[in-house]
Amino acid sequence: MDRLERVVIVANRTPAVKSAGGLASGLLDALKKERSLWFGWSGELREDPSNTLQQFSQGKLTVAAIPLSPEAHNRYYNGFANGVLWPAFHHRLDLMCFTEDDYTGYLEVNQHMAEQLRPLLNDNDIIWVHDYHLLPFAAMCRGLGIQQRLGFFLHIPFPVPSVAQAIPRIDELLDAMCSYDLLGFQTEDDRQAFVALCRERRPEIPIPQTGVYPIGVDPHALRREAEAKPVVELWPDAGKIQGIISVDRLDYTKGLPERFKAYGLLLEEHPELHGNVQLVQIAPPSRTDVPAYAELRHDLTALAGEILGKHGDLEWQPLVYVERQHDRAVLMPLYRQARVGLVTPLKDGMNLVAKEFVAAQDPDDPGVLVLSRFAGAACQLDGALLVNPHDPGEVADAMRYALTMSLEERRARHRRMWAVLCASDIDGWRRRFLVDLKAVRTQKVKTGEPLSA
Ligand code: ADQ
Repeated sequence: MDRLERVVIVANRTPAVKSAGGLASGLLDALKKERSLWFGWSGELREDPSNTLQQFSQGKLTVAAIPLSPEAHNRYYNGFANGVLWPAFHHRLDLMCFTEDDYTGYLEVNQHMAEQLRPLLNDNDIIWVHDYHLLPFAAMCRGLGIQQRLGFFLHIPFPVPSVAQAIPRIDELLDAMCSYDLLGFQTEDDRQAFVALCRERRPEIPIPQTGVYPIGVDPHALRREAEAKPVVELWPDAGKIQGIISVDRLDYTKGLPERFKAYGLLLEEHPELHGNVQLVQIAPPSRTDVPAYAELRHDLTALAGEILGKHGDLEWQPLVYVERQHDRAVLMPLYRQARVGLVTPLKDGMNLVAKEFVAAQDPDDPGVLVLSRFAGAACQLDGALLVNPHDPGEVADAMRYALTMSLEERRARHRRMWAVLCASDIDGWRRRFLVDLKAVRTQKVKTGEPLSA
């Protein structure tokens, strides 16, 4: 028996050999320093995926990755995870597209992943599973006799009960989620929505321990990256053009068409801004196999053309719309050059771009964050201008206010948000979750009450 404790991360994707951004970058640095294992899909599709586990090491972290067949991946990932759970958990029931076959595929991949993980486990491992792709993973593990502690963190919002009830097979999914020992959410609202749904629909099933763990960033490292010499200088004409920046995955939850409409309205209502302001939107396409994403891309291109045609002239482009992916080394100095960070998702678990924008700012001359009140980050970043992304007038007013805000107010708002970033950083997020997961078995309380109130 191996007596040393080891953290095992299970996520849809394993980090690539060289990886940046998202969940991977936040956790990776810490995991490389302690004995740990990261298990998930390699990103590779193979007609016959049996017996093809690949393993490699990054520091003390071992990465174990399996391929999937194109058919299994399509039903599990495109079909149920991104065709049902993603839209429904973001309150877009109109985009939900359920088939029995996709649901079966989702369960089969979860079962397959649990079977592949089992021989890699040691007795003293603690297993931390991530996100909506793996809601039933713990139930599969328990069915295989895996006894180790199993914690789960949901990166996206949990829907309110009136919406969640419309998800086909929701009761089975809730039962399976209750096989975890600890369930972590981004916000208290998400946690309460889950507990309320369980109490309403599955009163006989004991709810495991739950907690709120808002994911953070590494503010000091991000600030250092932002201070580096910019790879691109977007607004070099000091002060003449004020930059507004938005960076997202191209996703219907991120509120891009609504944002473009609000920006169009700002330009209409404030002709004095013409020639003096520019919105840069970076939005690489994602999940291109899911039909709703192709439609969104089409609509957005049309809206961008409309703004450019209506307001632009030969000397000034009001909008720069870029689909190409850029890494953090490019983005962080760009955030620092912008006067406004415009982050207006219609619904978002946390939204790390909002936190990265704040971290990148020069504290002596910071930019202003305009943030949707429906992003998890809005619960923490009280120095942002909070807006309803569905109301173009409100968003346009906030942009206008941000562009004219006094230096003193900008500094004060930034100071408050910087303090929040430091007090709840990515390392604290990881440590708090793991401390709670280690403690949970000994407590044996199964009430659904918050572990860390
Ligand atoms: P995402 O929906 O992918 O993640 P987000 O938090 O905005 O959303 O971004 C995650 C990471 O990807 C950030 O580090 C960000 O910088 C990077 N990223 C986003 N767009 C990018 C772009 N165009 N180019 C380069 N990098 C980009 C899910 C949930 C979120 C939650 C995160 C983490 O949907 O609500 O905040 O997980 O828990």
